Amino acid sequence: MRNAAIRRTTKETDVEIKLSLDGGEVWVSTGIGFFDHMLTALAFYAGWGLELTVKGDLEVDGHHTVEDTGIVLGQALKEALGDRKGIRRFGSAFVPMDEALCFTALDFSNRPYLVFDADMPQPMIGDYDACLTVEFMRALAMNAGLTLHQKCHYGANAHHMTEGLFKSLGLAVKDAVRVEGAAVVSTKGVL
Ligand SMILES: [Mn+2]
Repeated sequence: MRNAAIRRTTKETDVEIKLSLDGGEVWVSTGIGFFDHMLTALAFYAGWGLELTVKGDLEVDGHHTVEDTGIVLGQALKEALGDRKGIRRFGSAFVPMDEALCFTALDFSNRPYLVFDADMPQPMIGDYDACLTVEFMRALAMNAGLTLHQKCHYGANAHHMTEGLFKSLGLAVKDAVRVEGAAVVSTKGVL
């Protein structure tokens, strides 16, 4: 089983994650309802087992909670992948969600990079600030060693658009971490 367990505590947040790339229970609690909804969708479409508890300084706002969750989830993903031997490495997916169309392309290259193009038409989704999605994706990409591109081609509802981004991320990750051989997929021989 490819898995990782990490706990990270700062003055702003306490994040505890158990991640399995090869399935299991999904249980998420961050204190932000819509963020729980997104992380549950991500885990489901990625085929992960994920136990995630976050206690953040929500009396400030959701920023530290969302960003730090991205950091620790990225660290867990990196650890669970190990030497990345035999994984497909690349993945991509389009996901439509009602009027919105979202796309993710990614490469577990060990070269962190984020390109994110999704302007949200409403600032808030429940008690989740719509501008936090790019913060989560950046933290995830930087800490997982992931080249991540995301684009929302069009949409009118920030809930649909954000959900399309998380679901397409999950589907792309599921493809990219699939073990297909024994060798590292790189002309350099190492990732
Ligand atoms: Mn939804």
